[in-house]
Amino acid sequence: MTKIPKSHPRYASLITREQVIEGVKTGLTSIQGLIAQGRGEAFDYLLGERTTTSADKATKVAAAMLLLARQPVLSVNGNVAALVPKEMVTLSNELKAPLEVNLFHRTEERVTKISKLLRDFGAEKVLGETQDTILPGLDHSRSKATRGGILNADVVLIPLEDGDRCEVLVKMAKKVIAIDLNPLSRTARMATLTIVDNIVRATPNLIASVRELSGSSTDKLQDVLLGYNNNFILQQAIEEIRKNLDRQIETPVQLEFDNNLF
Ligand code: PTJ
Repeated sequence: MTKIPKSHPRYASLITREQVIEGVKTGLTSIQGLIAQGRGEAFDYLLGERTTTSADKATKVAAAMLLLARQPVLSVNGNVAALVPKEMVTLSNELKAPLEVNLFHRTEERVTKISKLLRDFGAEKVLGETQDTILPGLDHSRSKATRGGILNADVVLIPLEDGDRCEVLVKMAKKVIAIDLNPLSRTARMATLTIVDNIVRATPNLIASVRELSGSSTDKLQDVLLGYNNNFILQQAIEEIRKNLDRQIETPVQLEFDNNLF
């Protein structure tokens, strides 16, 4: 891994990039995962590389939705495995929800490596190695699903997903929670609820919200869901991008000369 000095102004972003590169090198992440990360980085830059107020609210709603679920399942792909494997395992154990490895660029080798990694981090239930059914209407590997897993789930968390499986899951009357930095992506717009945030920030936040709300009554959890609207969440994310861009333009970076350098 390239050594990134902590003093670098964009340290967190560069470390995340290195983690995805390492994921490719160790065979967890697809080469296409690098491009996905690059797209994510661009949107994160526009958002100001921080968790916005609307993303924070969406995360609380997501926690309530997952706690109210009868059979929640958390989907894991190669980028998720490279970036937040430990956190996904913690979330899964907190919610008693299985993890299901589901890959777009599927190879059995990658599924095995990701499953092993999750088990090594203490995952109690990892599905996906023997996917025994397919979701209707999808012509690619992401259609594979597990009975007792994503097929029967009522709430599915899909970080960094492509739009068509999201659409199919919603059509199957499941509640679908996306984590996607691009508020304009098909996934973000199709999902029941979208957290527009970087998965490296969103997952620890989600764990904290689940811990905060667990033990709450059903009525209290339903109150958290009251009035949320995915379109409104996405509009707020776009508004936050716009305000961040305005701020950047209003306060241009100005450097003072340091005579000692000459
Ligand atoms: O491991 P596989 O084979 O299942 O492949 C996984 C990827 C992510 C490569 C595959 O699903 C893919 O190609 O995804 P897309 O269509 O590029 O979509 C990825 C979405 O995730 C884009 O909208 C990105 O903006 C977003 N994204 C990328 N990195 C992050 C992110 N969102 C949150 N956090 C990130 N770190």
